[in-house]
Amino acid sequence: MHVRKPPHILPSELTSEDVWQSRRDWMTRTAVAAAGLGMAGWTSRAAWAQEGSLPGVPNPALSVTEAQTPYKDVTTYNNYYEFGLDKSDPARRADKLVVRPWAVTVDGEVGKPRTFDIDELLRLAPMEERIYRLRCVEGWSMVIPWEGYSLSRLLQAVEPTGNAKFVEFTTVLQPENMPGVRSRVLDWPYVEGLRMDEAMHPLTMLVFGVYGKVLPKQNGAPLRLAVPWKYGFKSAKSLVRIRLLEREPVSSWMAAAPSEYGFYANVNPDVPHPRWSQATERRIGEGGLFAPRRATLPFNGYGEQVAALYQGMDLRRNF
Ligand SMILES: Nc1nc2c(c(=O)[nH]1)N[C@H]1C(S)=C(S)[C@@H](COP(=O)(O)O)O[C@H]1N2
Ligand SMILES: [Mo]
Repeated sequence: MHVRKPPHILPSELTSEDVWQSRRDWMTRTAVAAAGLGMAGWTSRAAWAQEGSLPGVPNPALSVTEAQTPYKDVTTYNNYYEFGLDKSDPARRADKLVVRPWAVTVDGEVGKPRTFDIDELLRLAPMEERIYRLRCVEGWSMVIPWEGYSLSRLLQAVEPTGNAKFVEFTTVLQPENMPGVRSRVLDWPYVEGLRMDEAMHPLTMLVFGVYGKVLPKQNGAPLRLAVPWKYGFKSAKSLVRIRLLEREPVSSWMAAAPSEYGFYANVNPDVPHPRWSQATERRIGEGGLFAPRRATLPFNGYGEQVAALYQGMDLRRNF
């Protein structure tokens, strides 16, 4: 029998087996720590060496100063459903993803539609490093140093027309390399969308690297979005098409569960998900299931920069 694991499971919904697994992980980590700093240093250096270097110039104006989530957690605790529903599936299975050659088509309501090679995109604007919060709709969060630049740099290059009101992002579909797409949790390929002013906001980032290294496949190589004031599912991975539209696109999550996942998906502690509260979050790397949860901030703490985009809108209805 095929048992489908529901997406977006909460810590409070975990089985005793999951808790046991988490305890075992904790004991393993404790044992590694007990083996001394030399051992821990070796482990992180080994993970580090797998990816090529991709430094970015720090952009402190667009960065938070909180403690960064360890590279190990950022690259082994992932959501990339094309590779499976477990957090560890992407890191174990995404090596099969073919990321070269790679091209991204930018078309729709633009004066100069174009297909860009990944090497062109890497050179289109100076690489910056920005430290962003990432808040998943499931109730966990991370702080991640991304390498990339504002999406607006790419959109400006194709000259949006006056009809461009929305942007649709389509992510890669390689069924033979993606065991997760056999499950029908979502309609593939994974599609996301932003309003044009959101897409043009300087915080909306086209990401090519993390921690000064080329993006690992499980994190959405060779390029993905980071939209830090929205739930993580808006930050689509492994982009192949960016289409400017007059009408609001339908995202994969909206199509799958319209009452649970809206188009806007702004982080909002006051609007609970139908099946759980969004008031607090668990910061990954801070001690597992038993660490105290943090308060979730409106717009994930980016309200000063983005709240004006939503003036006059009812954010309970437009969740
Ligand atoms: N193509 C694709 N993009 C995706 C997802 C996915 O399943 N497929 N998951 C989203 C979700 S739910 C989150 S929280 C972030 C996780 O990014 P990370 O694994 O780099 O932390 O990626 C988002 N982008
Ligand atoms: Mo997520």
